[in-house]
Amino acid sequence: MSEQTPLVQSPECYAPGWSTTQTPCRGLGADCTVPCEASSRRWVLGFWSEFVRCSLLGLLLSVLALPAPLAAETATAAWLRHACLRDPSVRQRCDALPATTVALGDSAVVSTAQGELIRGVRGMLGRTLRAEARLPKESAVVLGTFDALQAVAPASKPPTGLAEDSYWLKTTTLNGFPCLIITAPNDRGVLYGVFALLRRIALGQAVSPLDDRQVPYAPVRWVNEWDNLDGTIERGYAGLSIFFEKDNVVDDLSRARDYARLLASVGLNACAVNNVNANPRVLRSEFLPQLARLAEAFRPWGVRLAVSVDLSSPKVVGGLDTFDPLDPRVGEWWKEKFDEVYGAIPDFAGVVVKADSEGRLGPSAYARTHADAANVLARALQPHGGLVFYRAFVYDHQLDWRNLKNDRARAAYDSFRPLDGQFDANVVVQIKNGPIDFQVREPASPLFGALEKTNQAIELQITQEYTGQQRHLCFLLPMWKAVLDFDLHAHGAGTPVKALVAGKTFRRPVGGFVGVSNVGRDRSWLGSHLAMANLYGFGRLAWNPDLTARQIVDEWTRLTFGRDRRVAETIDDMQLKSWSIYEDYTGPLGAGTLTDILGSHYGPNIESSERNGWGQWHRADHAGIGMDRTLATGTGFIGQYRPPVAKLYESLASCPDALLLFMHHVPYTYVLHSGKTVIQHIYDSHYQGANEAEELVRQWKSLEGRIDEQRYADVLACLEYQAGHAQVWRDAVCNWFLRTSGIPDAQGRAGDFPSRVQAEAMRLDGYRIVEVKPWEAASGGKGVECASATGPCTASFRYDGKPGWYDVSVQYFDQNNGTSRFKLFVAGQLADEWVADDTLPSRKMDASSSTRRKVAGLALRPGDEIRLEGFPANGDGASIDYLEVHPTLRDALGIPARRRNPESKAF
Ligand code: GCW
Repeated sequence: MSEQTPLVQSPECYAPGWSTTQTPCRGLGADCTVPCEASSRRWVLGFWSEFVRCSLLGLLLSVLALPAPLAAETATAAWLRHACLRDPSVRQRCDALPATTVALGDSAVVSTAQGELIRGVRGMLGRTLRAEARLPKESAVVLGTFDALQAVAPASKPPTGLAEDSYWLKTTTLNGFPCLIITAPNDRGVLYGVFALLRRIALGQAVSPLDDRQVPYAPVRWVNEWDNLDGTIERGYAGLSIFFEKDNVVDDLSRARDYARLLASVGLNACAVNNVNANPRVLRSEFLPQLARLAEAFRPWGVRLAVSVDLSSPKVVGGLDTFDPLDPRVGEWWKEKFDEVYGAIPDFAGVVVKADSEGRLGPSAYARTHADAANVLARALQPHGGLVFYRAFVYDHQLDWRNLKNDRARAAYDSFRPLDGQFDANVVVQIKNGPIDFQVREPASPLFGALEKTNQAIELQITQEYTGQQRHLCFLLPMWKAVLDFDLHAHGAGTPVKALVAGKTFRRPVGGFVGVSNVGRDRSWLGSHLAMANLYGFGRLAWNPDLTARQIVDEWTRLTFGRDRRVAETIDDMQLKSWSIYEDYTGPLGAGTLTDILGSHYGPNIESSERNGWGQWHRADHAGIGMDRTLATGTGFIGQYRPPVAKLYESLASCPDALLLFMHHVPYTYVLHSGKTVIQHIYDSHYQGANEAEELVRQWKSLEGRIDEQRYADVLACLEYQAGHAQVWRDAVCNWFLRTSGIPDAQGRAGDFPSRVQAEAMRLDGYRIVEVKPWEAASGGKGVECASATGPCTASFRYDGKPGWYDVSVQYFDQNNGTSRFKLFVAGQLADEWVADDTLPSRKMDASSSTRRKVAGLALRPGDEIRLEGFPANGDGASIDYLEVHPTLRDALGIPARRRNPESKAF
């Protein structure tokens, strides 16, 4: 990831009309082109021109039915663009909106709500509402809590018994004037109500009459950030931290404020800001004022600050000789510490704990239980209303792989089920959606169905660690929905995971949803425009998990890209199928993501899961694949589910294909419900997934001219990269299983690449042939790299096919330790040159650094020399895997399908 520091930002930078130079998939970093300190005059001009464009020009154009100019977009505004609405019927619907808005009471959050309303309406309708502090003698949008409303309008009848954060949008008469009230039991609810109204306006929905009561499904709607205090982010793919730098909280908290605003806009109410692999320093007294600054930045948006803590803090920070949770001195230390924390941050939300996991210290050091550890914190937080999120991600990463009964998937249940009922009321056990670790496909964790007397929350991963690291499109809502809607039969039929985590099934006082987000300094927050649908979707799902993935993505698309139907339909479709596409070309049938689990968790590395203690085994060998987790012959994991679910998974006859290899070990010739053998499924799904990844590029291209150029180009670059990398995945997985199983692909594709010229088979000058590890990471197991540090080196061959128009794809390794360069010559003529400056997650020639340059539309003649020149730099050896030559598609040449190609006659 790029580590540039962005220019100083303020919200004005993100006003409509500002362009960006962001380049996701080609190195991330700062991109606001104009520093804000120098830009206020331009911002004012920007605002007025936007105002005029929205109110006058836009209207004129829509009356004349002409397309409006596409404004340059800032990625930072995300779904809160509040772009000008031009459709006259939509604008007409908004005529009912009063010209005045009143914020009742003196709450900072309600005053934020008023500011947001004014900002949003101005952006979308070009009108600036008058801000009042008292009920005026005219129509108004009235904002205030139930109490504040009752104080000025005793006759108003807000609903009773609504949970915290709920809101009510109601058109009514106040003081004899028609008003729209946005009211709630607490001030955060008022803010959520305003965001809901703005969403309605943006989506063209009616704003009058209104009687809309919304209640959040669960009280816990948190995000966790895995930011380290030094500013790096564990599993973050969008640059450095917006919170920390060099072991301190950053001076400029404008991004933190903007982030809180985004979170609030989808109903998220707390943020744990530091890595669960926690640096104990976060609790040092001298650090607390810095945390207090962060809390202050979040507060106007109703987002409460939380931190991850290290269980050994009493020793490391407090200077005690123990952190034994049952030692009274330890209990006392935590009490004093949290008293101090609340002194600095009165609305502190609580703590997240990772203990006895992946090398973190925990209660096992003193032979104590997780309940002992959680409760000592809980008791110290309880007087202040704070919560402890104790993570169930506890497992032994030094398991003996030779023992076929060992199984990491069992770990969370085995550790926490016996403790059910022993946790204090303000402890929430935070459980990852699946029993392993955010793989592309896992069953719901059986632990959700096993805790009856313990609060729980589901942990979902927004940052795409195993699902393409924001370089691959992978919209995760369909996956999350599949887990949340899964019936665990925990209390008879009809107990889906969502009801369990929200505490509905066993009437728990608290529970809900935690998303690991890991936004960074990249202007687009997650390093990819389209990945933001996952953050948006997480918030919307946490608020209402009964919404469908389609509803959510459609909202997101229209808020982010506007109301053009073709744009919305195309992007919705791309997003909704993207998880399944990614699964198809990565991990089959529940076997795991098949990625490099010992390194980047990114490219394919099939054997990295095996023969080590990490327990992400798929146990593929020459005869078969899959983990036998049955009760009958396997690890017994399936027995952790309640009988109806266990029965479903235990039997091969009823186990769904999608999870077959998670639950069973079968031979490659085993026939799936689909009628295919396992091995043929592996070949077919990988070819299908890679083809569909190419199709995503074509779908996106159909939107050219309908989306602002910057975001169009950014996304196109991502999708083109993804299509190339999907092919790397396809080939690595198919080749590995072909060699290992010895069973050929019935369709003859695996291992056969007629249009491919391997680099090692070319005429090499200065390049040397190297064995790539793992072998499946390179075509033929080999590649070439420059033998000298400076080059240049050349690899060439003679083209001997038919004359015509061709696309040449160069598959090369873009290592992140240096910036090599390439030049491609055809018949002595320079056809393309480029710099290999991406920041892919590998310093080596492997499947994570393997990438593609496609040079389209080259006229080739038999005998032409195709020559690649490589210029290495700083350890990046300008390495190459192969070249592929494919006829250029007719449509890419702009040739109508049914007309003959005049060029072709000439050949
Ligand atoms: O998925 C794994 C990640 C670790 C992470 C851990 C966890 C923060 O690879 O980077 O550590 O899970 O969830 O604790």
